[in-house]
Amino acid sequence: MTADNSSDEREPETTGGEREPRTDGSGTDPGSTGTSDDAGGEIDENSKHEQLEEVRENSDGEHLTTDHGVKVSDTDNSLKAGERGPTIMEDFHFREKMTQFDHESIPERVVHARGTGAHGYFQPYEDPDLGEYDDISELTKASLFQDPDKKTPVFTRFSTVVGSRGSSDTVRDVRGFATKFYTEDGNWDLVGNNMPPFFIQDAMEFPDLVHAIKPEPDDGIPQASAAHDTFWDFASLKPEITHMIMWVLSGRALPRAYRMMQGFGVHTFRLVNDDGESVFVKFHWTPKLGTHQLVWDETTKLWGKSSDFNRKGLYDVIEEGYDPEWELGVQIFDEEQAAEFDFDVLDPTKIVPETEVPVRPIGKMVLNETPDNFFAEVEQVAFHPGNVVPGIDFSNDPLLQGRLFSYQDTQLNRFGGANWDEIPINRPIAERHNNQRAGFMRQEINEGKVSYKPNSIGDDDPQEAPAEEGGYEHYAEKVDGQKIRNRSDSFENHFTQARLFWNSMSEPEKQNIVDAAHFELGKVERVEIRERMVYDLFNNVDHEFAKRVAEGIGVEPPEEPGDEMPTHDREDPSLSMENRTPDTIETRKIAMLIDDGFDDEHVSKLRSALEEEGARVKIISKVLGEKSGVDGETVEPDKHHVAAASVSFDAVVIPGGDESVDAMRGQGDPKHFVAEAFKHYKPIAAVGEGTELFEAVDLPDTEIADEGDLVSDAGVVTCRSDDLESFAEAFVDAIAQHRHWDRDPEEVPA
Ligand code: HDE
Repeated sequence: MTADNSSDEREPETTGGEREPRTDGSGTDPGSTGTSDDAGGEIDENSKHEQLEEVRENSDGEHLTTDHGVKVSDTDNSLKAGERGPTIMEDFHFREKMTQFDHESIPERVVHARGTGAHGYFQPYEDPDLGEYDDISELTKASLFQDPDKKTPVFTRFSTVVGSRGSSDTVRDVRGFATKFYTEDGNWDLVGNNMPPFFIQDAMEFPDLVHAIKPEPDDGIPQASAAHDTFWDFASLKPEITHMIMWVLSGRALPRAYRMMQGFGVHTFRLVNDDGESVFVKFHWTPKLGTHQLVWDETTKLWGKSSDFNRKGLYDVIEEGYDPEWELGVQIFDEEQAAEFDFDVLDPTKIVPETEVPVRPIGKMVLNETPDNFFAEVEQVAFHPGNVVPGIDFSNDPLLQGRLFSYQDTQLNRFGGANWDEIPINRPIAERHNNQRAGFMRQEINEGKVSYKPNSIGDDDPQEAPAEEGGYEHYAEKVDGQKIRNRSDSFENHFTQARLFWNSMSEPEKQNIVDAAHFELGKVERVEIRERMVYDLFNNVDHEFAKRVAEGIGVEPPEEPGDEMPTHDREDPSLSMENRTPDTIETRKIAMLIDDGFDDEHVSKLRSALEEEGARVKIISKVLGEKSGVDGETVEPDKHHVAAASVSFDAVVIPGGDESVDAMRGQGDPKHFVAEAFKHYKPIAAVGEGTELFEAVDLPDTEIADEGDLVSDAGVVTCRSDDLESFAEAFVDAIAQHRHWDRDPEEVPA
């Protein structure tokens, strides 16, 4: 029996008599919500976990059985007519095992196929260090925001968009950031991205966008990449795409980790309070660890060396006990304010700049549990922006409106029927009662004769709930218009915010965008497409930008700015990732390269100094197996060079020890490791004889410490003094900065 249907959990009044109005204002009666038996009414952080517990299966110490519970005596040999004879039909175990295997795959998501997820909880703020609890009941009646002690279970899935299920994690792409909140009022799905604008303005264009960006239909090339003619052909003919293109060419499209990525609801939504009043809202997730990027060369190497980089990153940190955290913030504005903006809040290619409306933090999400089973949880989790709870409502954004149809439809395709919401990861914890009874794979066993309304046989149950009792009522927005297939003039102005984005970038971030455009457009065979991108789009963002792009892709640089280029110099500091670098090295992965004869004190003291700050230190050597220090201490390397590359780390440090450093100077791998980390602007450090390895690598324009010195030069920290503490501090500071763009690694061949 499923927990939700436990008969002794049903409300007594369903047998007849007057229905008592619910009094807690949340729309549910905690004492009789019929949530999971184990959850016992009120939803808390563990409620989903407990509900899932009922379907978890563990085979430890058990016999192997068929799907129907019959014990199996031999699962290696099919049943044959004679030892060397043909297999016979009667072999039910063979048929079942093979049929299950043949049907193991379900259609992958048409977009966002590649992803990973984790469980956790959402909590309105209560910790004054993080932000005072901000009572937003005047804005929304959504129950999950009302009580700072309430932890609502969540499941979040992160994804790339374009690639198929087996593609690499570190491609240039938008990332999905979808959260299912299992609230006591039902499920709320906030299905967002890591970039706040979108490519198109109307859902009608989505199939075209996706066809253009996916592998080309004749040869099926390229996988997981926009760098081909059809995408840029489409883009160059759609000026409204320009703002989003700026984001996609930036480091935002190469996130260092899912835990270091912002999230955005993208559309304008509505919040609705108990009095039925509404304001507009944009949702923002801000990672506690800052927003950080990889660099392009690094990502392409990761495709081969660690193609599960982001998936593994999330899994490993949670398993190692660091629970990634995001702040949920809202930008609130009303209809009057919205009317004042120089863009339409219903246009999803626009953001509401934080210079116009600041983000108000309202709570936090912590992801603290990895899934038990990738298929059952990550693959089968099914999001739908139409899953909202009382207090949250839609705007008329035509992209959002179309999504409200598409997600339900896509789940029908993936799951082959309408009961996908009964799969454990999707089912709400809140009680469900309706007249749905059938369909493929129905799980619930609904009792009783009645499955229709109105009815007298069953006392007309289940009853509709008025808003005071938690019934969802759509915000009564006045709508009055002609039936028309057209786009509002207010959706024009495609370049103002693209320019705002460009203006807000630091010079290294601008260079990243230009380099990305050189790669992406350099892959475009048709020159007229490259020209349209430069003349029609980029030259209407910023003239210098257009010229810099043109120079790298065989297009004549434009002589004049485009006719539509805005002239404003406005900036929004919140758009630059460089302004989103909190002073922390928590969860950063640091490589420590050693060989036999390492300096024991360096290794142990540095390791503990870094670990105390929350970094994860991994020892790397030429081969696996114990390594001895000069003073007799031994360490077991975590990885050897064949299996470890600098691209999987945030920083590298070389401890001293004559013998150890001499050995490494004679090996290509450690030198390549250092040079490559330098090329990717990563902090690198060496102490004592370790500095000699840096000298052997030849790091251009870099000062290396002399005897008695400690030098920190553009993220290269070297020390020839005994002051290990100051060395560690300087290295920690360098790591906290993430990447050191003030370096010029152009000449480094790594
Ligand atoms: Fe999606 N999108 N989308 N999308 N989307 C899907 O639903 C769609 C859009 C987003 O981890 C699909 O279950 C249309 C914007 C995420 O499972 C599909 C339009 C945003 C995920 C679909 C959009 C998103 C999806 C594919 C334009 C950011 C992954 C499989 C009208 C706000 C969720 C699925 C997960 C997935 C349709 C545009 C985010 C086909 C028609 C804008 C994070 O239904």
